[in-house]
Amino acid sequence: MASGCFITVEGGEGAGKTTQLEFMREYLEQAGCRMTLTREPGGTPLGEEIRALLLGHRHDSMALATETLLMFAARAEHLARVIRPALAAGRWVLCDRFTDATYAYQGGGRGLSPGRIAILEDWVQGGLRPDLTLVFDLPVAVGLERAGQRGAADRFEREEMAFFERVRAAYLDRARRNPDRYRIVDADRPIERVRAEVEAILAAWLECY
Ligand code: T5A
Repeated sequence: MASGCFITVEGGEGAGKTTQLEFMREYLEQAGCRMTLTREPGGTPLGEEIRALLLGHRHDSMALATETLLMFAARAEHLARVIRPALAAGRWVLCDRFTDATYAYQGGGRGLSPGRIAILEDWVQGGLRPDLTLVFDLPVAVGLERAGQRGAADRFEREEMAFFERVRAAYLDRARRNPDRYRIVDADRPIERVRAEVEAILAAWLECY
């Protein structure tokens, strides 16, 4: 059976990823793709427990190495239990955040060197990389306001503005360096307009896939 396609969705806080992922799933299912929708950190029972450690406030001053290794521990489990089996069965995997988030948050935001992250990426993922990555881009203040309306701030959402500016810059830098894989979506628009652009990207992708 042909291997499926691996699509990831990235961006800062409150960029509208979760909202658009449901539309993307619908659109791709209607196009005949069998979909697996998942997220990081998380996506497995063990990964969701790690997510609670990472986003909760029980360990607010977690060391950067601990934070990064926990992200990759959850990812290793996610790859073994969900992503690789789904792709091998010919399913399309739609994932809310993946390793680009580590480059953006632990790398850009916290200052961990991209070289260190690349070592873990190679170890945990081997040669597996997403086929397509959508980066939802919007001003930091707009995203934080949207995220703030949703409930109490998690451990990352309590960071200062400058942290999120660095995260945004890191995403944009990665996306601009590799336009074959990344599409930057202007997320500072009404939901329906963002949806229309995302669907146009998916239509073009399906045509040449
Ligand atoms: N992390 C993750 C790392 O540091 N390293 C890593 O390796 C990984 C994988 C995960 C956190 O972990 C960090 C990054 C994150 O801080 P999360 O909850 O998965 O946390 O990510 P968040 O970005 O915090 O998720 P959010 O739910 O805040 O953002 P979304 O999913 O982008 O936004 P969404 O769709 O939930 O929308 C937020 C609100 O805005 C509204 C929605 O209705 C909702 O109320 N909205 C819009 N409003 C106006 N216009 C639009 N276009 C809108 N789109 C959505």
